[in-house]
Amino acid sequence: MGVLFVFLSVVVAMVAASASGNDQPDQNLTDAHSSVIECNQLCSVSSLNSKNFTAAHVHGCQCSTELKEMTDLLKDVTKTLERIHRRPRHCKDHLEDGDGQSGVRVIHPYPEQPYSRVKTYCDQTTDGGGWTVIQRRTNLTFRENFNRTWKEYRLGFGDIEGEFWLGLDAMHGLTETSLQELRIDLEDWEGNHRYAKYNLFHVDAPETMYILAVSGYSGNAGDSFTDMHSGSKFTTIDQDNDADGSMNCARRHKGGWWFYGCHSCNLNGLPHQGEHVSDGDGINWENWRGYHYSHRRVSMMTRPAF
Ligand SMILES: [Ca+2]
Repeated sequence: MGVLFVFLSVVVAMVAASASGNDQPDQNLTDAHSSVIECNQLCSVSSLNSKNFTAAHVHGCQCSTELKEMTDLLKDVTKTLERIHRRPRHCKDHLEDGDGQSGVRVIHPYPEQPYSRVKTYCDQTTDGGGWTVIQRRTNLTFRENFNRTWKEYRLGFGDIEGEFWLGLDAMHGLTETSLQELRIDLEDWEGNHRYAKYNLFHVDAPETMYILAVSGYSGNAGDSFTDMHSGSKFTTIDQDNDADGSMNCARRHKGGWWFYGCHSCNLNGLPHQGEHVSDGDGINWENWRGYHYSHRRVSMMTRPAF
């Protein structure tokens, strides 16, 4: 009982340290490494306490069958804590760590700010899973306003479980260090589904106005993204970076986007219900339903290509 109590004390202490956000290695482990302690002393039940138990584990002492079993359990706990501390950069990290459930998760998308946390939605079922959702429109009673400012598009907005935009800074962080692919899913008001997939997706740095690079289309929605938008800067109602010298495309088409002059898709447009007479200001995808049809649901998601 006493030995079991010690083991549980160690586990509780390690989990508590993890929950408190203490990212330093367990101080006991450091102490153990720096101390010269004999195994026979460590393994003595009369002297066994949480510190000696950890030290015995570190020194690889073969104390007893009971202690060996507990050491194996401790290794499992250590592995779990290491996984917690790995700070998944995106949803594919979550999947590879054994979390195959879709849902809201915390990721750390900024390579230079590894402690910065962002909540997003992980899709672990579509097309092999591992997808980090970066934008979603869906038909809810409350519709999110996507006709927003530069700052809002930079930082992100909306409800992660409903409609949202993850943010240009996070998209840049996610796509900065490894080749990413992009998947866009569309649903019309008749329940038909189509998708467009790209084997390269990159959002450049803020200084470039988040220039988009997208290429390598496959899917059944048609490619409405590459020709008009790849190479374009991002434009919002209060920051005109598009190629049309006479107007602001975001003001005209009612949402921030990588407009050229202006678009062949506008996934941040107004949530019209299907057909609309206004010109290209809905949730449009030209190569499927054209400029006068706004989709019921769309989503954009990215994952490492390899
Ligand atoms: Ca303009």
